Amino acid sequence: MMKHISDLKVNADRLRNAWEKMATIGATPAGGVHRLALSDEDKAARDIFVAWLEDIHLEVTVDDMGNIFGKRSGKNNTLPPVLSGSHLDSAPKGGRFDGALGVLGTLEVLRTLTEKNVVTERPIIIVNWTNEEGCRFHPAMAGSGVWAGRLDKKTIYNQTDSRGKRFFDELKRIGYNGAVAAKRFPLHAYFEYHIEQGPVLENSGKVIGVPRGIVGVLWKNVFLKGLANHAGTTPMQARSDALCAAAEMILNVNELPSRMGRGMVGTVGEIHNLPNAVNVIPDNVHFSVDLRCWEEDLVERAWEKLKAEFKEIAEKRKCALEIKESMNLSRSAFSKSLCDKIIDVSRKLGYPALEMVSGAGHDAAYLSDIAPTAMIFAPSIGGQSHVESENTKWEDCEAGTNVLLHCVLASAMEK
Ligand code: HGY
Ligand code: MN
Ligand code: MN
Repeated sequence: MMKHISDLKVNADRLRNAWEKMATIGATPAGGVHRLALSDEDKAARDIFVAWLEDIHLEVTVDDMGNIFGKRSGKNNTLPPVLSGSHLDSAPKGGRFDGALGVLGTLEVLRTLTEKNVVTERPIIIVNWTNEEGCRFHPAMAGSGVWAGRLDKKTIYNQTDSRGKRFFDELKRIGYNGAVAAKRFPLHAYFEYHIEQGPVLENSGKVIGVPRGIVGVLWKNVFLKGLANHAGTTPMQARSDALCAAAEMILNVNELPSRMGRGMVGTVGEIHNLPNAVNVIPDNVHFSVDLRCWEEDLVERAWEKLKAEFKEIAEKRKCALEIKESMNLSRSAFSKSLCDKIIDVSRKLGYPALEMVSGAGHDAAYLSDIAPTAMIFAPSIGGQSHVESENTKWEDCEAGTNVLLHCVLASAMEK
């Protein structure tokens, strides 16, 4: 029996081996991973993940959104389980920790409980959510969003990537269009372990981040239709240049947060320009807008301002404007009691903890509507993420996984 919770620890070497193996899948020369949702690399990651679940005799289920669950029985399997996990897909040329640390941290927790023959009251389920990043197929968190009943499966199935490949065809192609319907089931609690992906935790000098929730996130797609013509023969005043209209709009997105304040951020990360030829005036441009703020009404107000400015610019530049929304996630608040549990466990294990807010979106956003939910953050070196240089000190990975172990265990022991 444990005299002190630090008597039960994860096996850091085994965690690191699993993480290093996973980091070889989609590995890029500069030390990141390129593992887009439903790609061959995502399939390879899923295949090895399922094999690892089977190694410790978990009951594996894949649903029709490709979400992968592994169930470890408890004494009383009629009780709602404790769920923990994250995602294995990455941003383009992304980092080795984003998502993978949470999935493999949970795997290490289950490996440790199995190795130590710990019998919990409740079942524990590990999960890998499909398409958390939303870079290849908008929106982000699609797997957890459909499972939670917040996103429409058929709409997601028909989403296409920049090469016109359909979500559903790709899901089928990699063999992860599971037999059971992606449908929420009762949960006792949800934990997600993740890197912070920003500078706050590292700057605080603390080891464990405890976000009280996730900011509101709004994704819009802006389509501009101008007039293609010859770059050499068309006088400047006779042009409807869609790329110039987009350029003006994009600078507004960048400048808006300083007007709105309250820590708002605005990004245009994706742009498609046609015909994209050196001597043709562009007539067809599509770009993305990502707005985020903890004060979610500010996001809506900011978008209304931007939309009005976009209309003016489109008119001035004689371009047709169409706008489509691809994600509208209101701010999600995590469970105070679970956050307190994380802080208490961190203290007992001797890890300083910092209460904060998550600027990054996570599957936990959808889970927080369904069950008591909380996240455990590990510091990101230099606050970098979604880049190949994303990095976290190994001792911090070990610390966070030990906190996850004792939070999941304590929850799973509750009658
Ligand atoms: O966009 C996000 O914040 C997350 O990394 N998908
Ligand atoms: Mn992530
Ligand atoms: Mn990410």
